[in-house]
Amino acid sequence: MERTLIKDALQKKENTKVLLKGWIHDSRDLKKVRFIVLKDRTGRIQITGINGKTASTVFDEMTSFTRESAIEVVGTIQDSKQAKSGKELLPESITIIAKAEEPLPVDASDYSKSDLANRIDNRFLDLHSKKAQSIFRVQSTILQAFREFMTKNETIEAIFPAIIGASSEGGTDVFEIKYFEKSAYLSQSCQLYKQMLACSMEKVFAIFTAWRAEKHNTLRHLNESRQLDYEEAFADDKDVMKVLAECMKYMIQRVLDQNSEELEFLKVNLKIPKTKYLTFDEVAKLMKKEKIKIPEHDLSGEAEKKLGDLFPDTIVFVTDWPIKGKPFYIMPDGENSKGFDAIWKGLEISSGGQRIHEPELLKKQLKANGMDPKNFKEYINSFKYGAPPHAGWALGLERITMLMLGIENIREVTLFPRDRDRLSP
Ligand code: AMO
Repeated sequence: MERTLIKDALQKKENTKVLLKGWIHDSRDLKKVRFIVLKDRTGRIQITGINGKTASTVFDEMTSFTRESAIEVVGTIQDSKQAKSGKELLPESITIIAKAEEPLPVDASDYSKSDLANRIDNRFLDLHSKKAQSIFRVQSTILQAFREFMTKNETIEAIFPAIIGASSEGGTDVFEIKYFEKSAYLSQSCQLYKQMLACSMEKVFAIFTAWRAEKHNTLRHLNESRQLDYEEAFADDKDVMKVLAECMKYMIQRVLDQNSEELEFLKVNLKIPKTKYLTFDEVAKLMKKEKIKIPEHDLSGEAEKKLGDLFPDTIVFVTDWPIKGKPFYIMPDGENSKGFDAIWKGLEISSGGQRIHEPELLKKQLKANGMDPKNFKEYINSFKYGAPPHAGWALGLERITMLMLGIENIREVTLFPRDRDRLSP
């Protein structure tokens, strides 16, 4: 017999015989009646054993299975007033496929009481839970929607190296690794590569893993995170901010369309955001009024949070950022720059801007940032041969997932997080 998925079994007429495969979510023994709730990737169904009616060998063993064990059940579909779905399965045979040992190291029930560290330690089992599955189904939709949006807009997908010879974002937050006789680094972003590609193929996107050796352990930082990158030629900061806003709206709409069940389970009221543009100077003034201190060239976490409170359900683009607060590749504009950050729900979700496409200016900015142009020879040279103005951005995948779902700790929306203390599983 072929396997039937639970969602299809629930549509079958009474007395249809089916074979189901899945995991034991729950079981109850009322002595004369025994229940098992079976789950697979498509839903849940109640298996009902009745003393005297169900074969005694099957009825007897119904209490012996442990939670989260994988089983195979053959039986007939019955209409049921008591069962939530209106249908239940009367079992003819139950076969164990893979037994779950007891006790389970983590609570995989719908409203798991296990703490997050324990759940991540046992991710393989935590992923049996509805909460973890809901989060990663939504994340999968976000990734698919990003690809869809970009592909519809004639943007090509690219894969870039993860090992690089020189820091791509500047600063000291870079993981050094041994590369044969030389030193190399884990990539902090695909910045320099996506620029080179945009200068020939015009519109490029990537889903890129970025490594940052930031020592602080916060609820919104990972040492390994995923970035949704975009870069476009013949474009400036304003052009690409529009693309970013449209892209976010598209991804959120996809989640609303595709994940209503998950959003309901996670009790999330997700809305399509509005957009607002403020210059860094305007934000600095606003913060002064609110008595929030900010560094000269940057926004503090507190300032980002305030922007979220002042402009709810809005992506706030903070534009004309002071050049001193932006990386070496951002185009200067007097004291300011063509760089921006995007803040949503009180957190930075993206940064980007127009890039420098002139070799001499690039050398000057590298030096101004304490970097040696010699280490960037190939990158600088790539702008000598018909490189047009170009701009782009990167969104943090885990950040947008946590904000969409109202989850506080970024680790919860990361399958296998890497932070200061965690390198496994
Ligand atoms: P930036 O460093 O601002 O820009 O990163 C872009 C976005 O990626 C996310 N992000 C992180 N998420 C979790 N943990 C981290 N440690 C972390 N670091 C970054 C954030 C952030 O807004 N090359 C530029 C982008 C560009 O200009 O195109 C860059 O990497 O959501």
